[in-house]
Amino acid sequence: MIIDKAGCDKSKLSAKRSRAYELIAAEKKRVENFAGFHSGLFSDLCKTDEKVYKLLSDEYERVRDTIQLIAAENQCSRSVLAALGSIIQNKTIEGFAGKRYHGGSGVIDSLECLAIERAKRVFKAEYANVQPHSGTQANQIVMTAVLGRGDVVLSLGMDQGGHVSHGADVSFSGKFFNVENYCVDPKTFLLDYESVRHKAMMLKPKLIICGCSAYSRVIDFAKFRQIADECGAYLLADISHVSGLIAAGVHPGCIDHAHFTTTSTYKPGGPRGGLILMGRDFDTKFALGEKEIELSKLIDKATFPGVQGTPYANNIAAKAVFFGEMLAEEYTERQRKIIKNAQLLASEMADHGFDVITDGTDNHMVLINVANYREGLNGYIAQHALEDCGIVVNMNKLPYDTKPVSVTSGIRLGTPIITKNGMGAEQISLISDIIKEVLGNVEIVSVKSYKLDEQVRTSVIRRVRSLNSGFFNP
Ligand code: DSN
Repeated sequence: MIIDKAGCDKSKLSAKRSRAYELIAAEKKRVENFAGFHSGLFSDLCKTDEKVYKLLSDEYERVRDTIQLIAAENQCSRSVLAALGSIIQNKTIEGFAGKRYHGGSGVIDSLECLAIERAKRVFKAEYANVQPHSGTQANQIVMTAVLGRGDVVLSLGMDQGGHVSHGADVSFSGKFFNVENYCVDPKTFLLDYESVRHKAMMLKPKLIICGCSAYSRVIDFAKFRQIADECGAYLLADISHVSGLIAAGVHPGCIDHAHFTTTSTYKPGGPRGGLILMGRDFDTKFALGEKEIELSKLIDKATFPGVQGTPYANNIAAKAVFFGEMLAEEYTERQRKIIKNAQLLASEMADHGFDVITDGTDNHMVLINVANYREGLNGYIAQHALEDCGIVVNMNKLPYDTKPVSVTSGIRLGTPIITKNGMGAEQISLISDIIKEVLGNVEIVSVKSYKLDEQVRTSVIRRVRSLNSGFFNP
């Protein structure tokens, strides 16, 4: 035995040390095996399916060479992409953590619990359900949970800025429920809470839905809850467009005002998918036949077996990663910049003579009536002419729009992606100049056809590429 000065047995110490080295080496090997399995995925794809590989690389180039201003899009991190494309995608599960119908669910149980715990922290919620495949599916789950066929729902019409899943005739929600709409004020285009209240008291809906796809001002969730309580309705807040802003505290919150909050997870910058959250009402009782059940348990049941089968395990893993990112200060800071950039864009566009709906924005989106800019111009022509030049936006119906949905009077612009990629005031000024140049020069032939001067087009494409090249950071 060799005793050192401190009185330790040296041979025991070195045995301990070599055991530690062995463990480190084993862990390294484990990580290498895991990473090795996932590396080279795209060279493998290229070998096995050249057509799909080519199309995916076309998409990479499209994003690289154009400016993304779709308000409903965002850009997830490489870590989220890694989780999406990982081996967990192969796991089949049904039910919830600890109560699955298939074996081998220990790892996904831990991932789902982690995603839930992080989502609850991000949104200061009492309950989180990370299984919905999408925002629409999250809405479907809530509606299936609390409504019976033919029950009355009150929501903002799709042509006023609402979402298709909030009761449009063409969606499940309009087919199975009796949907009535409230509107925005015809002059200001702002939500008119008195008229919402009036309709709610008259119709006594079982569910009121608030939350919008095309509304650029703050939503007063507290007022919606007051109205819901007065008429005895449940309140669903679909915050898909502003959930990142709410999480960061730069838009008023809704978790304790709404009985149910839903959001898609890609709009705030995560993976495709949906999320259902509940605040103080998570344990409010709901009469189910002879029994009473907590609202959150009702949502679990409506998720599975109610509406969905196996949830996407890879998306759940990616949601866990994303909710972790949302907790970081960098995420909060970015949400502030998204709003600042949208406000700059709105003011630049107004300075260029465009009709900005509600004269500005409080969130990430800017709605513009292009039909008021030039005789004959409409959303369809604006979207396509801009896309020809490398600016990607979407046409959008505006409140009280008389043009059909396939034409529209408006376009909707959003700043999440350009902000994520580091653009600020200087770039936004260039982007608004480019939009003005394209929409000012496009020659309108008919409702859906136009001509664009080739010189204008090539010069704009060159400027867009050069602008984007310093800010391409997918
Ligand atoms: N909600 C749609 C939009 O706002 O464009 C996409 O889900």
